Amino acid sequence: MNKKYLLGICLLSFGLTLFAEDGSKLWLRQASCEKASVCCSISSPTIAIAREELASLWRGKAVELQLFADEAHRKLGKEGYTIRTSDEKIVLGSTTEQGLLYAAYHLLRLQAEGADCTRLDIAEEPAFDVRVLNHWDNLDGTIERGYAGKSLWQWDELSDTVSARYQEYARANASVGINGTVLNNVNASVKILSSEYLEKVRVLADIFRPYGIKVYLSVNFASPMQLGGLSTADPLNEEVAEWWKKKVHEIYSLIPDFGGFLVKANSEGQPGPCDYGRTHAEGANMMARALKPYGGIVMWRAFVYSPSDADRAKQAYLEFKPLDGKFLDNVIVQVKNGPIDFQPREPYSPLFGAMPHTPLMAEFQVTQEYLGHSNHLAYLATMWKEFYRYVSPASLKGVAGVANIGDDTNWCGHDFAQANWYAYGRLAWNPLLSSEEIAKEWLAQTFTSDPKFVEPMTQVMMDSREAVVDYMMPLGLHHIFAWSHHYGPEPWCEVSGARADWLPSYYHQADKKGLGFDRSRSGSDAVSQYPDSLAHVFNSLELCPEEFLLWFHHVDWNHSLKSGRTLWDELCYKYQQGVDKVREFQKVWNQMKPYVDEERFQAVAKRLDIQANDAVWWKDACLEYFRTYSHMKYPEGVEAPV
Ligand code: GCW
Repeated sequence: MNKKYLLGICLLSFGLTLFAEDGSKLWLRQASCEKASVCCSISSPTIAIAREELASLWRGKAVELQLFADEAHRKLGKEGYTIRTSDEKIVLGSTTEQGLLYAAYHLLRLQAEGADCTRLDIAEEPAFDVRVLNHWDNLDGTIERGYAGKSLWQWDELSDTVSARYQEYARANASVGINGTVLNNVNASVKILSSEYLEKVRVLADIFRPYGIKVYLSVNFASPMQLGGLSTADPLNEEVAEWWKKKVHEIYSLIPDFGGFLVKANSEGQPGPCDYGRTHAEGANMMARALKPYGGIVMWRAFVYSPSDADRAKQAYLEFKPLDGKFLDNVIVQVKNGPIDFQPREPYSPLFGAMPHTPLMAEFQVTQEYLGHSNHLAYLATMWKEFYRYVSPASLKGVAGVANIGDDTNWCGHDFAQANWYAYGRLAWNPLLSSEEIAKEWLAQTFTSDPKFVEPMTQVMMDSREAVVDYMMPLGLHHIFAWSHHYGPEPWCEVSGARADWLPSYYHQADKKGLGFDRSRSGSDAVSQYPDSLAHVFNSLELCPEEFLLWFHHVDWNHSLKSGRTLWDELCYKYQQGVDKVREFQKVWNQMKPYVDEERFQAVAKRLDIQANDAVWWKDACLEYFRTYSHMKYPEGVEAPV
């Protein structure tokens, strides 16, 4: 081949590599530079990572990594750190190597945001000890509620072949302070505890360890039967307890810092202690005893709702509150943020605050099962911050985020869904950060720190979740999703033989009088599960915040709301507002073209088109359906379906 031609091709592909943006780099996009001076007398795999990150990316004055044992550093805990500048150098200090790695990522984040790093005097410590991602990944590579391709974990290839993405995954998590990962779906296959799979898990744990990420597994309560061949999984049976002890011993012989188990029991068909007339506490404690000698924990989920007449929103509380104080100290009860199921908006679950003698952790859903999958731009930090308006972080031991990560090149499907992974980690470290500052940080690192981009896009992100609420289910409506896949609207859904509480009509309760679920004292009385001061507010039609109105009340179509409009008119306006907001997002994004590479620009634009169409679909479908009950007209300014 002609040499000139060959050179041309080389230059072209070099150029393409320079300018093509595949989104795979997440928020970690700083270009390598001249080796910075990094000084440290310790050597270990974790320190090697911190050194390498700084040496190749840090552009400022010399950095020293130093272990301290003084009171001030000890107070920051084993993951906390300080960053202090003097005239000659920047000292990163911690009592542990892990703290030093977190400090290194902090410093690099400041640089990426363009912050002034001349006079730093920072002391940080995480709000929670347990900051984990929950992967709902199945062993066959599919992901339950995953919208970004297949599972990252290549189980068939492990342990011989190790994907480079495992390390990238660990790095991304460490950079935002996530310190644990539950590798497999809570609807757990017993196979994960087989010796063959534990060996594969060991390989992942070895890769994640230097990044400070512990591996946990979801386990199936019936494992002693299905895997161990026992005739029962009764937690009070000695052979069963012995089986778990041996299994735990086997795990720790492979993975000495194994984190523990996550358990979904007696929920949606999963086996559990109640199958044997035992309580959740008896089941959890049996496992906790096996893990205790090794420092492992049990994260026991409170997502339960049996087919019964009780309002589904009340069930977790009814089942778990009486167990307060009955769990061993290495059990944490993991409670979804809301009492139903990750709806675009829910009041907080009343279990928070109701179990003062039991460590609790909050479970958030980062993957957008009920928020337009990876097609809709919905920045969720605002939703999680709303939860903290009611629940004090100090009352929690940890947080879990159901991951939105798959093997798509850009990890999360939608480029903006990466922001939810990022924000989940940042809020897990510090729930006092504002959604806005996290959005700004993420935008600056992921795209550009130019304020002409960051300012308008921060606004888009900040408005995005509320827009979804408006066009999907405003005013406290909930669970009117299409059957099973939960993507589009289906408030009319009927499935013969289905449980009542799996159908939208159970939740919206539309009739010719009005709309909404009456959970007031004269209805299901779910309000009484909240502390008195709040129960009083939620119970009153006048005082109830309008965003929760139809969650707690069945409201007449003609009832007048704060705006002076009737319920029907307000509902129409909210749906329209949701549609209008997405159209506005499209306009803003179109102006961002100069600041974004072509690939990501087009990808986001395409998804915004889908979102805009979906918003209209939601509005038309829901309003037309509810109109069959209200028999009212569309008010002025609300587009009637064409
Ligand atoms: O929201 C429901 C989901 C199920 C999920 C379940 C749970 C993993 O639709 O897919 O199962 O919650 O949280 O256990």
